[in-house]
Amino acid sequence: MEFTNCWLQYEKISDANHKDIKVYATTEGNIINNAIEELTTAFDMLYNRRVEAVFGGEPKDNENAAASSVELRLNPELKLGKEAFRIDCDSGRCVVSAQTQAGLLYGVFALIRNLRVQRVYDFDKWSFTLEQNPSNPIRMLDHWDNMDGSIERGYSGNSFFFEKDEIIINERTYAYARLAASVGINAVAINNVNVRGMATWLISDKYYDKLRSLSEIFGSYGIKLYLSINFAAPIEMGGLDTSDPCDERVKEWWKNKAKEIWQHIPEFGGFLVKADSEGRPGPFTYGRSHAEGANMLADAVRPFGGLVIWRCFVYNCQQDWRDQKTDRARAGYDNFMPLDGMFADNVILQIKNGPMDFQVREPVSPLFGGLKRTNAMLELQIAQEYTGQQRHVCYLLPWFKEILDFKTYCGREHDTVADIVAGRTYNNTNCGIVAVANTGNDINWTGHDLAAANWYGFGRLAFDTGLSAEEIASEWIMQTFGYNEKVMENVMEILMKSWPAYEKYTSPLGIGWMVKPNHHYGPDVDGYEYDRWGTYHRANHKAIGVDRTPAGTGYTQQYNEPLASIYADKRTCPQELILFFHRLEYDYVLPSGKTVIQHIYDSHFEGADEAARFLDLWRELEGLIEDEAFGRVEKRLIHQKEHAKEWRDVVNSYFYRISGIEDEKGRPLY
Ligand code: GCW
Repeated sequence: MEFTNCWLQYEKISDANHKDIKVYATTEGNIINNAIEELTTAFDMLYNRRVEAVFGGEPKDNENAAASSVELRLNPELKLGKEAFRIDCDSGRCVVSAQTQAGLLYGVFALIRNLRVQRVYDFDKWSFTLEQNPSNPIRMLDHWDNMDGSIERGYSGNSFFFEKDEIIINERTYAYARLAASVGINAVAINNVNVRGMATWLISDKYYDKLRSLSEIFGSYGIKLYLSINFAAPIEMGGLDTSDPCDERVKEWWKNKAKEIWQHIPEFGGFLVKADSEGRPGPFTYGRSHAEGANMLADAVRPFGGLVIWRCFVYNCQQDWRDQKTDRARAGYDNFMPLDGMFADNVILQIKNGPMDFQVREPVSPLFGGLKRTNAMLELQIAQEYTGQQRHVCYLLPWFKEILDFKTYCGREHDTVADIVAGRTYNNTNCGIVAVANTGNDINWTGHDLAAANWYGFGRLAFDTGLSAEEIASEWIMQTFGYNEKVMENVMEILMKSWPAYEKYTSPLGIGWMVKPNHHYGPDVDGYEYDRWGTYHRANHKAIGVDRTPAGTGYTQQYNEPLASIYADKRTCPQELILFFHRLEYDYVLPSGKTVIQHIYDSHFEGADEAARFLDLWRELEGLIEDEAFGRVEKRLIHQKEHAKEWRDVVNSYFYRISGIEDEKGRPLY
């Protein structure tokens, strides 16, 4: 089996100093063993230095002066968070301390990362201190992997968790856990939230042994295993005639199930639930609320310290496109705000970043800033469903930063999305950030080699929301391709311009969608226009956009002031979202001074030109990047250039044809 090590391919920095390095560990344990193994690999590959592990001790005084060492000091008394670490390095003697083994592992990965990004030539001459507490309690990846091996919205091959209804455990499992842990991921749900067929039976005897092994492998990297469950499991596997959360038999069934699960998988994390959404079963069938549904499961898992992660992606997916009153954007808030304060403590609501569905640009969901007495988690998507499906490069970290920095005006001092999901706003600990994963069994894990920057970046950002998108990109480039100024410069430019470029040549001004139905790849302006999904732009010969002000669907009123007023007024609404909130005529003059139609034309031409430039920038790196990776990326950038042109011409021609307005600059429209 073949796969790359992504950002963990340790390149030689120097082999001038051959002295052995002693690694002292106060205790043994699975996580510590992995930490030591990581140090062994890293020192060998970076410096050609051998590591000798010494358990149960610390360096003796007379050893200090002579030997280089890394001491892994487990100290439960340490006044730091549970997963925090401290590194003190001084001239070849390095102490990593933490309260827990997981903290030590993060410390070790941070130590190695710093050796690499600072290009430390001689470890024995290096002074360095770093203390870090992860920003978010839960830093999670949700895999939408199906048990037949396919992946819903997967763009990098098949699942490495499942094949033919069986769980796979092999070298990739370890490699995956190691990569995830190296960026601080501490929770993973392995199966699709759409739980169908055999996936319902994951919580049964058939799979417990394998799941336990998986959970142990994950556990040795500080990661908890979660499973998506089927709300109708009591019917489908339990033989009951109902899954009503208020029915005693159903409660009993889940309680017994939870007991059984934790008996077999003692380190199990809990359930991820998609209920009453896109055809999945849920409490609505029985006239029950989502609080009743979630709390019933929460009761069942509570004795074992389990969590219920409950998704807020609940909306009417059977809408009549003629109906102008129903607004899908409102649905999350309308469904969940009335339940604020009613969810159990071990329930976390998992909220997509925007009110629709992972578009290239959306406003932040008003549930952040709305909910005040409910645990919340931010759900992002690094699987690029609507952002180029890992065939286009689209580095999403600048977008994630904007989302996290968004001020919700919830009336607290710490009021950004980052504050809320970190637990700073409401002083809670069951919260954090999750991303729909972008991995598969492709050789490079993510289909597009540059898409690994989103995996790396998501983890790094979840661990330290203070990092900038550029800092993360720069670390990633260096660790993935090795240090070279030209490589740094060109790949940085590609990454940092990729999300804005994608927005420009697809669907600017917050309009979103305009993709081919079902698979969501490529331009189709009216693709979702006459469909049941509630995602309309309603463009006609005069105007485009949905009026979401109080005069329209009233969605803007779900925001706190001053946001509600800012969004409701087209003169103050941020331009990049203006067609999300307003219906505007094509000759309306935007804050930029351009008309709507001219903006559409210009941005599509600009975006496609930028995509073409990515290919040029990449080609300048031929010979500086390992051949196979170079070739893989080049192929995708060639496709992106062509496909961006297609987007440009389809969208521009569509609006030219219906508006009849010429491009001021006289460029070809068809
Ligand atoms: O974005 C939509 C996807 C579905 C997905 C759903 C969800 C897992 O198109 O494929 O289903 O969101 O988030 O539940």
